[in-house]
Amino acid sequence: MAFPKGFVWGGASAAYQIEGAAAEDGRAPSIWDVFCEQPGRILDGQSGAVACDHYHRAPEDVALMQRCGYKGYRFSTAWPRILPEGFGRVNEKGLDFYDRLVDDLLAHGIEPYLTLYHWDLPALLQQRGGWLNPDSPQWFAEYAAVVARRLGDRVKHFFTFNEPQCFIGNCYVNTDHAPGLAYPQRDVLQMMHHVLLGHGLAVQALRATVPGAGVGFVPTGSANYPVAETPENIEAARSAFFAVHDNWAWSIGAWCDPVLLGSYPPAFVERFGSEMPAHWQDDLKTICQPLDFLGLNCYNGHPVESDGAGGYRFSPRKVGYDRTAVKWPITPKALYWGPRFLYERYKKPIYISENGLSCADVISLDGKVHDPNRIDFLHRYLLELKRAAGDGVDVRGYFHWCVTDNFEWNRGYAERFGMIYCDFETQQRILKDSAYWFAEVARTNGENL
Ligand code: GCO
Repeated sequence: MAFPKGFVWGGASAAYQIEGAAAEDGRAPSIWDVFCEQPGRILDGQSGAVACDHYHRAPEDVALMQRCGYKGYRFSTAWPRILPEGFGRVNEKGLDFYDRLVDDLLAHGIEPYLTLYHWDLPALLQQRGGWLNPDSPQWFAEYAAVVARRLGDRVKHFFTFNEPQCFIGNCYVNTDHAPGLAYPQRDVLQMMHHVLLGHGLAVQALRATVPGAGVGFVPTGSANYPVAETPENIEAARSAFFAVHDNWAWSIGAWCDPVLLGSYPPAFVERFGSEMPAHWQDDLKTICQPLDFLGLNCYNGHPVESDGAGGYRFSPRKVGYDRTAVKWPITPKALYWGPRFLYERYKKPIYISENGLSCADVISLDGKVHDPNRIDFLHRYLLELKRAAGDGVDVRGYFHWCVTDNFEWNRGYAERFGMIYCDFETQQRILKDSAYWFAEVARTNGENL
């Protein structure tokens, strides 16, 4: 059992969660800037206005990434920093920041992996209807082309969307995330289709601008796993993983099948066809562009067993099950079965584009940040990922979520997911114990696990 040669060990982040400088150098508001100003939306009324001040501290952060042993860094570009109105006028200063960041990464031997959309839609586009507007796919493709033209000579790995399940399912179905507006199901299905179409058009724009670029897509979902690894339970867990369920926006198959197989899952069409956009079939060819890899944001899953009649049922978690500081369950097997199920269905190389946990990290009396829970969590999960690699799953890399502690959406700054501690008052960074541990894992390519 071993990770493949050239496996990419790295960290991930997202523009709105770390950059700050929300109104600097021509950046316009995103839907998250607007959302954070609405009373009661964000814990303690916080926002990403300053966050980790990464916009001003990127050189320091890149040097710290190198000390974490990173060979890859997955970050997102902020659409409203680059195209303040969402399309048309380019804010060159916004692009200049990413220019400098990419050069700095490469100078430190760290490969940039660029996510185009990590939820920060320009507010002016939301005013035009956001993803409901039939022009939204073109808006996204134009943004992709602008980014690729400036950075594509040095950035060779792109992801189009981060977690559409979240930025559609959490924003227009339940309304915990920006813009926090509930829409009728028919409209949300239309938004989903526009996002998928935007993905396809953006892939075409990237291919036209950066020949030879690697392009992917980042779904997420509960990586359900067999409670015991019998053929029946494995089949049951696979069915549960791809099921089109009531909370359909969170179905991983509903998003990945159109992108990778060129069709919505039959169960999806059966259930929602009457409310899906007219002529949706006509767009499938554009949506299903050849991709080079698939990301997977994988944190946990649910134990599943066969119902004995060809179906599945969720098994109860054990009383007092292990959980993280944000109360998510700790389920290392998710990082075996999630990549395995995805690889078996879509036959694309897999990057774990996010995995990690929040811990109640503090600066101890010795001035260090001891995070044994994070080390244990990562050790257990990485052993499972290593097992998947050994069983033939084509895993290409692992990006820890997150590089530094940061703005955790509606949880504000209450959760610390970073491998690097961030004092949000002083902006001091401190490598946690897990950073040194991870550097050794990266150096030995996981041999020391
Ligand atoms: C997500 C997002 C990240 C989160 C992280 C912890 O997966 O929800 O990509 O932005 O901050 O997952 O919740």
